[in-house]
Amino acid sequence: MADVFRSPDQIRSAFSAAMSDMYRTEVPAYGTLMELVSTVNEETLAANPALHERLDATDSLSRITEERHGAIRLGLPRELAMMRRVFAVMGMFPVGYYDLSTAGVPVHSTAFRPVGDESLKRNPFRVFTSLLRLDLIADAGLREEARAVLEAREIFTPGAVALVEKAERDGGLKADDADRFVTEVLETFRWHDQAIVSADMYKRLHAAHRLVADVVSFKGPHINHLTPRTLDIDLVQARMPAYGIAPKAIVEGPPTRQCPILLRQTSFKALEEAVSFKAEDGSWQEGSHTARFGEIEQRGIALTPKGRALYDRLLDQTRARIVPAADGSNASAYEAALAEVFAAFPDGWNEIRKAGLGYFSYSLTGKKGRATDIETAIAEGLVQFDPLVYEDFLPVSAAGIFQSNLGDDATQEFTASPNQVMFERDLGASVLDEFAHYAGIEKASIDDCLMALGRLAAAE
Ligand code: OOG
Ligand code: NI
Repeated sequence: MADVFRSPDQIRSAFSAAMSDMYRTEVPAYGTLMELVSTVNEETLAANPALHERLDATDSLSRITEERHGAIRLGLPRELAMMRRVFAVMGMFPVGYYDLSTAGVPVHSTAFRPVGDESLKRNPFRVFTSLLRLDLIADAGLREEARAVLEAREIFTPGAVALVEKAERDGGLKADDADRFVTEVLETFRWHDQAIVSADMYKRLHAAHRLVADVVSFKGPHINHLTPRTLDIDLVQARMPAYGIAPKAIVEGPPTRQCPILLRQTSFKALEEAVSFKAEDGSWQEGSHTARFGEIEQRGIALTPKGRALYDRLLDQTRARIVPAADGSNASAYEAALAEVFAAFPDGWNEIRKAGLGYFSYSLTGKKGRATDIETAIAEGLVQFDPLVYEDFLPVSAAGIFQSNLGDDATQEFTASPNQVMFERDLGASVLDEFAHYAGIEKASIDDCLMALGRLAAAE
């Protein structure tokens, strides 16, 4: 039926695919990484029939090959507010607040992503979206110059804006409009090799912080990486050099475990790319800029606030002992310390569950029997549980990713100043609480099981 709205899930899938195609053309190493990840995923599944079976049973297998996240950095509140409306058309909503100022990066961020269980299974595409903290640029003159450059740019095409307004007014987009929407919105994420500032201004922005130069100097917020999801990040990391890709020194996040928790990530360094700057006389001057890189990730179980507190404590303990050096010189010592400290985190699904550290999805096994509470149902073999995937990000890991592709000399101190109130005001909405979201999915699965068991018992 031609007059039916495309679902936001369909629009998001189409957009994610279009973005991936564009980035593969722009950054060929991303294509290489995708091949490597897909080979490793196939091998991992072949070697782990149980993992294969559970991913299949929970409808999670099909999403993995198509799964990825990207990242952009915006310059102004109005860009962030409009980006929220653009993502809403694709069923992506802001979840979580990440303050990166503590890590010496003058941005704060959220992740736009689908939120319901069904939508996540259809396509979990996410975009880590940062807003530049102009207020953290110390030099007031430069700050105002940067603001003026940003004020003068328009990162969305008129077509994209019109279609967002139409979707909001009508409650959705029909097929033709949805296709046009994908094409128009993609423009915002495209790379531009002609800067909108002079070489001199670029140099001054760069001196303030590399990230400031990256955000302010260009026409739009080019996608700076796209990250496929792997089922074995250690294997991908180890094989990267053979594929001509040099990974960063360490994998961010928790250590290798039997039961993966949260998120482990690694990246390859940003490429140095040719750009040109506009001179006073209107001519173009050759230069270069490093911004775009590649990343891979392995996702594990979403942790409860209690589990997350334990994770944060153990990561702090590790880093109090040893800080990973950017040049990789102490990488194996760091990995050893991480593994040793994380021995305190239970490494069995049922232990994690019993200790209330992680979120699970419960389902019927098909075995007949009676139970009125979930623990009895599990003990009787009527109900099984699978880990819920962590769909979000980790601030310490994100800071490590930012740092590795900004260059090792980019470390800079800012006074920590989380400002979620300001961020939400600029966004024009509040960010969703990730924990409430996982807890809701878990509870719904328990309620479904108990209701079904009750019905079966009543029918006997
Ligand atoms: C975003 C870095 C954070 C992640 O996966 O943690 C991120 C950026 O560099 O703009 O993408
Ligand atoms: Ni990333």
